[in-house]
Order: sequence, then structure tokens, then C-alpha cells
Amino acid sequence: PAYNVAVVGATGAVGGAMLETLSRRRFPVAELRPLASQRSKGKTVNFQGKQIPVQVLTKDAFAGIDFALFSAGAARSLEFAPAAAAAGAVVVDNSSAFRMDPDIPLVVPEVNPQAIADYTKRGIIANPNCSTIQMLVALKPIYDRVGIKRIVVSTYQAVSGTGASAIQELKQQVHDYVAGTKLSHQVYPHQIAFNCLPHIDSFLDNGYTKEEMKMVNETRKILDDQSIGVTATAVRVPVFYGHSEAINIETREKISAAQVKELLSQAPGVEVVDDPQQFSYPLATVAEGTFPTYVGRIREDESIANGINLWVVADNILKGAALNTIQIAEQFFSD
Ligand code: 2RA
Repeated sequence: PAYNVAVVGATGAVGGAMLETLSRRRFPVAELRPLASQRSKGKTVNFQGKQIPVQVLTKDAFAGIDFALFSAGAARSLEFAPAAAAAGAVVVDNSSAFRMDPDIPLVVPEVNPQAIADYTKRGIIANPNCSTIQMLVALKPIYDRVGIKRIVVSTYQAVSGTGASAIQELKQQVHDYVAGTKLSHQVYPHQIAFNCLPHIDSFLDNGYTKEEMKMVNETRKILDDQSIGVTATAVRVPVFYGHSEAINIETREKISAAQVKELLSQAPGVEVVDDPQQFSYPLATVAEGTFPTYVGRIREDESIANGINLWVVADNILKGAALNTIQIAEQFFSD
């Protein structure tokens, strides 16, 4: 069978990646219905070699749709996802709108595919935040084998996570620097070129940012484990595509670096790249445009009894958003 698929936010960075990924994965699409705001009226998107006109997003734009894939911000999802579900579509939402809703499953197919069954409550499945997805793809096999008491993670997040304007700003700042002209910034509160900004999304009363607390709260929901300790520092770095993460975990039982390496070499969605003596470790520029979650720098944390350090890299627009979304939809018909 083939399915009618709506892509909400089809003209955005993640929307475009969804169209490309649907093709790369040979998703059986009967009708592709690109939906976007009034601003995109008259635009077309390229899907499988055809220019398809963008339709304006309205509450009755979902008639006959089997899967509605959203990536148009939380406000749009709150306003239109219920209507899409009411029209009978399975909704997979990339925004943060529904992630912590107890009636809406938060899913990484390699981690908690069983949670998809709960989608029947609201017809909506939430896609986790990109930095949470890649971390849990890498940690779940270890969690299942020896348990995890605590996670300490620092992220190095690409500017594409902010959107096209941030990519343009970084390019312009690098250009101005080389040209010897004054650098300016609008998208971020500080210059991003040659800098690391410990500030992604807004700050909360506890001194963390929303991005950091997403990693804490989403991890506990996805693993269905309120006992796990998570602390995060989310940093924006001058990289275009690919989030990198330095992860330290304390496991409940002892596991060696060699055992972790063996375990992850068999793990779904993971590619182990770990031969530091040969300068072989995961890199954002290698991950860009690819599907795997790459893991390397696997070593024991010698400062505690049961500690492991890992370096985890993935394309934030693909596995962090578009690919994960489509993999969730695939669960409905893959055997
Ligand atoms: C970011 N994870 O990187 C957030 C949203 N995509 O900005």
C-alpha cells in the first residue's frame, strides 16, 4: 500500500529534510501534501523530481491524510495537530508542544518503539529534541545491559538547529572576519563565529536553559525512569550541521570500555567510530547528511567505580528531526 503524507512546515529546513528522507527511505507515498503558512503561498517544493505547489495550512487541509508530519513550531502544532488527528491522520510532531503530555508518546524508534501504541489516545506522537534523540540511541543498549544511575552531558550544537537565519549569520560573520570588516549579530545575543555560547533557548529560574531541561525531562519520559539523574550543559558552536555531545554516565553495574564498544557495535542506528590512535572518532562534518548516530572516545571514567565517557555525534536535522519522524511513521507498516 501507499500513504497520503502531509508535511507541515514543508518549506523549512526540517520540512525539506523530511521530503528528501521520504525519498531516500523509499517511503510508500501516494500523495505528498506540502503545507505551510500563508507566507509560502505560491511556492512549490521538489519531491521525487516533481514541483508540488505548497498548500496553505488550515484546519481542513488534512482530509484523506494518513500521516501528518509537523515541523512548524509549537504554536502551529498546538493549533493544527489536533485537527489533523481528528481528520484521521497519525500525527508525528517535531515541536516541543506535546512532548511532556502524559497522553502523548515521546518516541525514538531504536529506544522505546513500544510507546507508539499510546498514540491512540490523542492521535499524536511527539518527536524528542534532537540532542535527546542521539544521546539515548547511544545510551539505551548500556542502560538495558547494566542500568544507568546518572548522566552528565555537554552538547556542542550546530547553528542549523536554530534555522536558516543562523546559518546565514555564521557565514556572514566568517566572511566579515576574513574581509576585516566589523562583525554584527542579530540571531544570537553574541557573535557565534569563533565562539561557544552556553545558551540555547531561554533561561529558567533554576539557572538551566529550556534546551538543557528538555534533555533531563525527555530522557526520564522516554526511558520511563524517574530515578535517573541527568544534568546537561547545552552549548551553541560555530558548526553548520551535526550536534556533538560529550557524555559521562555512572552505571549501576560495572561495564568495561571494551564491553561498551562491543555492545554498541551491534546497536540499532549506531556506528562506532573509535580508533583515537588513528585519529578516528565521530565528526560533525562526517555525520552531516547521513542517518547513523556515531559513537567514539569510549573509555572508562577512572574517577568513579562504574563510569563511562562517550563522544556522540549525529546530523541534528536528520536523526535529530526528519529521519526520526519518518522512522516513527515506518513503525506503522514495517514488519
Ligand atoms: C536547537 N535543539 O538545536 C534545538 C532545536 N532544534 O536549537
